[in-house]
Amino acid sequence: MNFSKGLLNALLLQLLLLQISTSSDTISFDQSIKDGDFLVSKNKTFVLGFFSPGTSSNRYVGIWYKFSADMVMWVANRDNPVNDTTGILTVSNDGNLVLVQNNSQGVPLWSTNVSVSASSNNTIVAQLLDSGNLVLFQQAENQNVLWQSSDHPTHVLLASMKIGLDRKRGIDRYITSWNSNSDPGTGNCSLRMEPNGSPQLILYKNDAKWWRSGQWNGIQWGGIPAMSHNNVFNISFVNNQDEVTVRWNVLDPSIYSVITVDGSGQIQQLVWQGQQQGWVSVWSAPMDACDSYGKCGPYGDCNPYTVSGFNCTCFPGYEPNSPQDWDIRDGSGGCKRQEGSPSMCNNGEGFVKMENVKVPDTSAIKLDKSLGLEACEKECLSNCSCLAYAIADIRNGGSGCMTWYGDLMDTKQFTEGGEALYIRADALISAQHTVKSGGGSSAKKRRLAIILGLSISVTSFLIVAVLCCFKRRSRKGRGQPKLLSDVASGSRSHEDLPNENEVDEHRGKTDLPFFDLSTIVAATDDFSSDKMLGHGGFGIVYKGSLPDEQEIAVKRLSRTSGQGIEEFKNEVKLIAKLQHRNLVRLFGCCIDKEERMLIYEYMPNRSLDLFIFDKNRRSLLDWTKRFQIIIGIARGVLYLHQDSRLKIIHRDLKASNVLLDASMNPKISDFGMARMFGDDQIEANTNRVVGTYGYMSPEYAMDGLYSTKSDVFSFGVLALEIICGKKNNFQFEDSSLNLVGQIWDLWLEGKALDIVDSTLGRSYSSHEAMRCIQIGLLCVQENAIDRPTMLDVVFMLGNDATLPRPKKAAFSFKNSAPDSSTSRGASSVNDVTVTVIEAR
Ligand SMILES: *[C@@H]1O[C@H](CO)[C@@H](O)[C@H](O)[C@H]1NC(C)=O
Ligand SMILES: *[C@@H]1O[C@H](CO)[C@@H](O)[C@H](O)[C@H]1NC(C)=O
Ligand SMILES: *[C@@H]1O[C@H](CO)[C@@H](O)[C@H](O)[C@H]1NC(C)=O
Ligand SMILES: *[C@@H]1O[C@H](CO)[C@@H](O)[C@H](O)[C@H]1NC(C)=O
Ligand SMILES: *[C@@H]1O[C@H](CO)[C@@H](O)[C@H](O)[C@H]1NC(C)=O
Ligand SMILES: *[C@@H]1O[C@H](CO)[C@@H](O)[C@H](O)[C@H]1NC(C)=O
Ligand SMILES: *[C@@H]1O[C@H](CO)[C@@H](O)[C@H](O)[C@H]1NC(C)=O
Ligand SMILES: *[C@@H]1O[C@H](CO)[C@@H](O)[C@H](O)[C@H]1NC(C)=O
Ligand SMILES: CC(=O)N[C@H]1CO[C@H](CO)[C@@H](O)[C@@H]1O
Repeated sequence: MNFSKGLLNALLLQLLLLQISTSSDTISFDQSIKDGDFLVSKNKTFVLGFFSPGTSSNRYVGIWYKFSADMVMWVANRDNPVNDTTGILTVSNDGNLVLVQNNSQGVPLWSTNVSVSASSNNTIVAQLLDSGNLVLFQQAENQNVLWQSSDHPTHVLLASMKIGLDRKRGIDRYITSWNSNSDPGTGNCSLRMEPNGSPQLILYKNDAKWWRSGQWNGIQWGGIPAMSHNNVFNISFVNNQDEVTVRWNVLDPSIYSVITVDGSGQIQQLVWQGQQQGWVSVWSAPMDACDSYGKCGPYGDCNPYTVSGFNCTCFPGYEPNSPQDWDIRDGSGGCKRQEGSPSMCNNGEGFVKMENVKVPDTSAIKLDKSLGLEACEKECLSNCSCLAYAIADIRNGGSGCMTWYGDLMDTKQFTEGGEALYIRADALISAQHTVKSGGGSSAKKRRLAIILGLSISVTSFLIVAVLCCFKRRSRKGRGQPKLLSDVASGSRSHEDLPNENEVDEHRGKTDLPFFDLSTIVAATDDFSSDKMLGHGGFGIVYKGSLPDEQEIAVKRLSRTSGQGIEEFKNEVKLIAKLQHRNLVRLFGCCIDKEERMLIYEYMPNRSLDLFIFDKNRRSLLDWTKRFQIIIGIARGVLYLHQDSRLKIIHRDLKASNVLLDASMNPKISDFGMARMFGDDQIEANTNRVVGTYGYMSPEYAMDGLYSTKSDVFSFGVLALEIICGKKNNFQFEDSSLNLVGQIWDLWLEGKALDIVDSTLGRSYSSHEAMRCIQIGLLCVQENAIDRPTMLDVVFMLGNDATLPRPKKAAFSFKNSAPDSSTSRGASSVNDVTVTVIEAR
């Protein structure tokens, strides 16, 4: 009996082998294939069979391209290997495709899960198609597909296969990495469709979001601009009540291309390049630091193209949650609303547009497909919990309104492509930024009307400033819409900023002239001493004129910066992008062996110190001029602190670094020097203090701590010097002998005006002068925390609101001068940038 059964089996096997050898692509009811047999698709593209991955001896059933047997595209029993070569894949009695071990009575190692009516179980067939799809269907009834491998992809997405949700059948298709090269078991990384909100692909690693495609914007994934340049695939995205899916189609059938996810959390698009090269990656993600989900935390924007290497900035109106972490280049803690910023609920708030971004995670947004851009703005404005909005579908002028209510997570900055995001911002912040909304100037007038409509109360302190400047500027006859955006810092606008495109320029084209040494030698009469304009800590400055009569100032840098030439060039290019009417324009640079020179625009009236500290020329600056100079400097510093994406702390703000153009407008020079020569900008603490006595804040001079508040301190000193026409001097412990100390004493006695420059006579507004002195004193308060920001300063200068009472000014270092080298430096070169406190 036993024997005859064995014989029968053997006969059956012979029959099967015969079938296989003719390259069958099907397993019919009651048939099977055993380890060593294969199914081959009709035109011989795909093969199904048993395989052992890597160094493993376990057996798995898989599907692969016939020409590339060592890269499996699908695995049936990925989590349940066959531990010997007795595996059998068969269509069982109940109509399911099952994998069993021969003679094993146990449960199948793997099985499909379909229910078939008893009468029709003999019509079931499994077939391997030329697309690589293994389908189980009923032959009789219109090839009714019961199950298919493409609904259950493993780690690879083949062309034309969908990823995403089949809402009708409740199937969620996603791909998951292998555990290792030798273990195709379900790994820790998976790429899934997130159907909520506006759909996006999300790559998970250990259940946490790892990378995000950005939302589908009607044409492509917003976070993968590079994918639009792909001429291998086209992408079909479907989102209706039946499904949310995407699939890639190969445009040329002779190209084989797949998408994979691996255990390190990398997805790749591979293209077959023939037996020699095999599968070659044409695109992968995550690609850069900013692709890693939440790199800059909530309300943070991640820019991979910074030169400093720190990629995070906070959204307009937000500040780091943990400045300490940001100092050590960890932005993942994200940002929060700026301390003490006004309410954004029916309080004149507006929106700031961020361009070319991967918009924040859209899984928890509200999506209203019927609204356009303007209606979307209204929608968001009308709900005080709405923090941002953006357009979902960018086709045909844009439609679909996405509004965010929670943490704005995972925003990335692109140089091109991406989408526009509109961030809710309070009246002040939104006024500072040019809002290029679809409504153009009418939208801005509307915003102005809202601002005007608000009652002047304590909270509208800032708005008074806005109006104040508005009037001031409109007298100059400039266009209204621009004015509002100009308020805080003069001619600030997006055109002034180095946008990401420009920042990226160091990688390719450049418009920054590099001057030949010979040109500069000719322009300066070989650095003739006649041409010397002055010297500072960073080198000697010469006047020069180019062959086309253009006058220039050449700063010949006195020591190497510690930067490599390429770094130096990049830095120069970045700094040359900073443009503000209160900053000196950098034309370019000259690099020749050890020589490094910076070429600036020439300022006919040289520097401020030559006026305010000169007993004759002092009188040339009347009160109005001085007030304008103070405001101009404040705006220039504000631009460095806030508006330029580089965030520059000047560190050496002083009268001799403020140059004057032909109309006596102030222009800050040597900005960016701190950046070029500074110790690591991210470090708030440096062993080497660079600065000038008299202008250094105590925490900087004593402890080497610098921040924007150290610049505020220097600004305060400078403002007081301009008002008094006297130089501050910190050499003396006795407060009566330095300017700030004297002013502080007089202020306490209510006689501060006594120290206003006598050459002004009675020609000045005592009210304005008093305010300026008070603002100056606020800036030189001993504790950095008490000092206003530059933004506060600009506003305080621009309006009449009540000022806080200044606390004690810092007019002498608490300790005596740190060591002898310091005092020597102080006595010999009084107003030259000095380096004190050497590294330990
Ligand atoms: C293989 O697995 C079966 C159960 O699935 C077990 O009974 C058998 O002992 C295993 N064989 C080896 C060689 O590990
Ligand atoms: C199952 O095992 C028996 C003996 O153990 C062998 O004779 C038979 O050929 C096997 N069947 C298949 C389909 O491999
Ligand atoms: C098979 O499908 C049935 C319902 O169709 C379900 O209850 C069962 O859990 C499924 N089994 C497996 C192993 O998926
Ligand atoms: C499938 O059909 C066979 C006859 O071809 C029958 O003997 C068997 O019981 C059926 N199995 C099921 C699960 O209905
Ligand atoms: C086989 O069929 C697939 C799918 O229809 C097609 O992409 C491929 O080019 C064909 N291959 C050959 C060799 O004909
Ligand atoms: C996958 O995740 C589990 C649990 O989170 C962990 O124990 C395991 O080490 C991870 N495996 C890999 C390959 O990272
Ligand atoms: C993509 O290509 C396929 C095949 O060439 C075509 O049928 C389909 O319409 C295309 N889809 C899109 C969105 O272009
Ligand atoms: C604002 O939007 C949130 C989130 O959609 C909603 O829960 C809340 O009710 C809305 N508030 C108002 C006043 O409409
Ligand atoms: C601190 C940090 O993560 N910096 C990254 C900023 O982005 C660039 C480009 O991806 C990375 O190279 C830096 O490591």
